[in-house]
Amino acid sequence: MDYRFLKTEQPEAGICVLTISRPEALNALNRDVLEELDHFTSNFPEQTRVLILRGEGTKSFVAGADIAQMAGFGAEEGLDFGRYGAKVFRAIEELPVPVIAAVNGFALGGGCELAMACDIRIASDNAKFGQPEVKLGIIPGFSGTYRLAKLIGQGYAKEMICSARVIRADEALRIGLVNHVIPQEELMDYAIGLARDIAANAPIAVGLAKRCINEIYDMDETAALAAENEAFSKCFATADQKEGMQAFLSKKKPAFNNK
Ligand code: CO8
Repeated sequence: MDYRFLKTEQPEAGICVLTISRPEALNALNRDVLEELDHFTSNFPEQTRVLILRGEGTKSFVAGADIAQMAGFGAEEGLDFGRYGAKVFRAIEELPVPVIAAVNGFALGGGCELAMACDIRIASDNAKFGQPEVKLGIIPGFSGTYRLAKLIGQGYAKEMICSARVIRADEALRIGLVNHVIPQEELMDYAIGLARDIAANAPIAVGLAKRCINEIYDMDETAALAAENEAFSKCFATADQKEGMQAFLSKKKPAFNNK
């Protein structure tokens, strides 16, 4: 598939940067953009160890779902669009590698929801976050009511969603919506540095750790610890576990093979 709204780059081995590029609409998500994201996740580049997701330019990450496209929707079309967006975001969440959202500006509505489907959020100092849907007569429909409450707690999630207030990056940092706030011009260097640290580690262990954190979050403690134990034991069946531990004992740098 030739992408019209997505660009991919590989700044270093194992690191893929995916840019949503629809600057004329501040990278808003219409059906076509979602279809391209769907295609990208279904054909995820095999050698990628970390994905960095950002929006084109320095003004906006993603300014939401496309309001012009949704304006004429009835309930059926709303259901279909919401389901499709949620499916695509889930596929991002379930990618086998960590996904870093480099939030380089507005992350509103579906843009904030997209950032939340990523594993790690880093914001530029000009980034702004919000769920302004109720101003448009709708609610967050790409899993925002679920993920926002999970990330920052029900109290702040209800405040953000019901007030439609837009918050600055420093406030997003304070309430735990993002991990770091970085000057805009340094954002990508920071994201790539973090991606480099992740990519240097044993890929199977990193993937299992991500999956484990995703899967056990909603389990009770007994089931969660059993699931972690199972994932832990799988690591010992990998060559990379032998490599990592032998390298430590021989005071060498490990050479992981994803095996
Ligand atoms: N959809 C479509 N077009 C958009 C969007 C959007 N979400 N955001 C911006 N644009 C367009 C503008 O219409 C404008 O186009 P044009 O130049 O042709 O007039 C262009 O981008 C530039 O935008 P502005 O001129 O408005 O730029 P400003 O710097 O003045 O303002 C803002 C920037 C504050 C980001 C402003 O554009 C804005 O408020 N945008 C809308 C933000 C918003 O409300 N987002 C939430 C959308 S709803 C949503 O995401 C729901 C997700 C779940 C869907 C479930 C479906 C069932």
